[in-house]
Amino acid sequence: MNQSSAHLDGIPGLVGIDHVGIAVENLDSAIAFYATHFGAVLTHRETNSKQLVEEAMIQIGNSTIQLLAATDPESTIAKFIAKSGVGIQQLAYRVTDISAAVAAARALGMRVLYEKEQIGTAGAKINFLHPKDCGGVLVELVEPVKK
Ligand code: CMX
Repeated sequence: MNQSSAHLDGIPGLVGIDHVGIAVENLDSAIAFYATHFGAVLTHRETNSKQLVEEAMIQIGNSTIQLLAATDPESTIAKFIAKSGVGIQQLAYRVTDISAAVAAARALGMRVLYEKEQIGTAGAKINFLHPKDCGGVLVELVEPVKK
């Protein structure tokens, strides 16, 4: 695909919304809140020491929500909460090929936040697009581990 067709076609291989990420102060309290109020089921929990977050994936109906708590004051989640308060921090799209998706985003002039893809939830390959290039929304691109 050349640069002009990338402009026309947008980011390739978008499957749909993988999850919505919500910044929370306390992970256990948030898991309990979503269970009590929305019937959410905890499906996965892990600490990502590179991203400085403790996270939980919860299922509500067919949808997945990611609860994110900071493990360090330098965490992007701590900074986000300090500036904006708790709430939606990111929208994550699932992609079939993160290298192709990132290359197209760059061709479209969007700032990709990591030079190389990072490891996210359950070993997925992830990268992020700057919110100022995405209409005020921090976008995560997720290529899950193939089963
Ligand atoms: N959603 C929307 N806007 C956001 C934002 C967010 N999550 N985070 C920051 N912004 C806004 C800021 O408010 C700021 O706006 P103004 O200039 O109008 O004040 C602007 O974006 C730029 O902010 P910045 O000072 O340049 O950058 P920050 O230090 O706030 O960092 C960002 C922003 C996106 C670069 C940083 O959060 C980042 O690198 N995110 C990717 C990693 C991440 O989010 N990790 C945690 C989740 C891990 C996971 O999902 O696995």
